[in-house]
Amino acid sequence: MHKLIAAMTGLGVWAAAAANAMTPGGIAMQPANSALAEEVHFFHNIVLMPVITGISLFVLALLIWVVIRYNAKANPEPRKFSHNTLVEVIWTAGPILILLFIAIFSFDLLYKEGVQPDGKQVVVEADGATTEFVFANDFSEGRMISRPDHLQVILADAAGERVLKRRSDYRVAGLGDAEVTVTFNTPPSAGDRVIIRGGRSIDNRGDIVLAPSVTLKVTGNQWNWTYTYPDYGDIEYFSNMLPDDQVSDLMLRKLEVDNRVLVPVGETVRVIVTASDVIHSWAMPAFAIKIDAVPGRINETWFKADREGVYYGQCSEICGIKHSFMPIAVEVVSREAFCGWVRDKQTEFGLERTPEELAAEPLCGDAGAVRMADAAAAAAR
Ligand SMILES: [Cu+2]
Repeated sequence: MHKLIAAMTGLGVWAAAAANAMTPGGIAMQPANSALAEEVHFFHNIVLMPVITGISLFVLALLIWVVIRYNAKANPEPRKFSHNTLVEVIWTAGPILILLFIAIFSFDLLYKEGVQPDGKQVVVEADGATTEFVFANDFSEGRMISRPDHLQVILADAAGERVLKRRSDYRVAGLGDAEVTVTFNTPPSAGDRVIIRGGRSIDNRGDIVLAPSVTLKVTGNQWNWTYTYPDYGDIEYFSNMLPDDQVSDLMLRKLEVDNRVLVPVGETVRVIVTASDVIHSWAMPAFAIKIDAVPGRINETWFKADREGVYYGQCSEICGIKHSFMPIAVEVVSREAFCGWVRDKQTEFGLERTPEELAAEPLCGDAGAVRMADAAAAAAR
């Protein structure tokens, strides 16, 4: 059994490596670019594929058995009964149990994709002496942090970020109370930043997912997409397919667009999706997103990209004659590049922003400073 699982995992890894975003001959899913997409791949490769394979082989075996054992020659005089209670109970209960097994994983994924993460973080600059840091547990009812794994403590210094270990690096007190205290065993050096993340939105790597810092509104039209960034003064533009002769022949499917969607790497992006005419579907395989765009309704999901790069998808709901001419291209860039692009677009579109509005912008405003101020309020005592 363990060998089978290892083999299936190996197959998944191989398939992911082989099918790098629309490579010729690729048959598997595109490589995952988020923790949630990894979970979707696990669901497909490790949960669904064995179930599907098992059922197919079982039914095939039954068919072969019936063909050989009960054909007219081998079984010239068939028996006359037409019901068998035991068999009927088994073939009713068996599928129900299989569906329940699948539902455990499936409902979990549906929940995670449909509910916006609500994690938050505070950043405190260490002074070299303080060992106690306080995290305000001001989540909504039922979402307060109450277990050690609802909290992540990260130390950032010149060398980079390091996730600390409970007990060997720090202790936690007050879980479930209004204030949670993190006590370091040894005070972090002056100038290092202590990052405390808390929340119940935990991904499959054990990392706490922060509340969205960018909202992207997607509107499907016959036959292109409108992208809106409500946090940045409603930057809004169309994204149309580029004609074939403007796209490199190296691209297997010519899914390039004139205006890509830009999002920052490593940040939670809330995606709200609607349509202006008929039903479309915004699909981005690398993030395991496929969500209907329905006129008069808003659908909501989110993603958090692991890596920078350009990722492609297509409208995935038959929406009319040019359904196959509305590709989706998402460009994941650094936070700095994203904010530079935001400022460029605001200038290009003549969006007038007051200094207060600019400062309040998530990510590109004084978000860092705001987080620091947050921290100061909740901070070292
Ligand atoms: Cu469409």
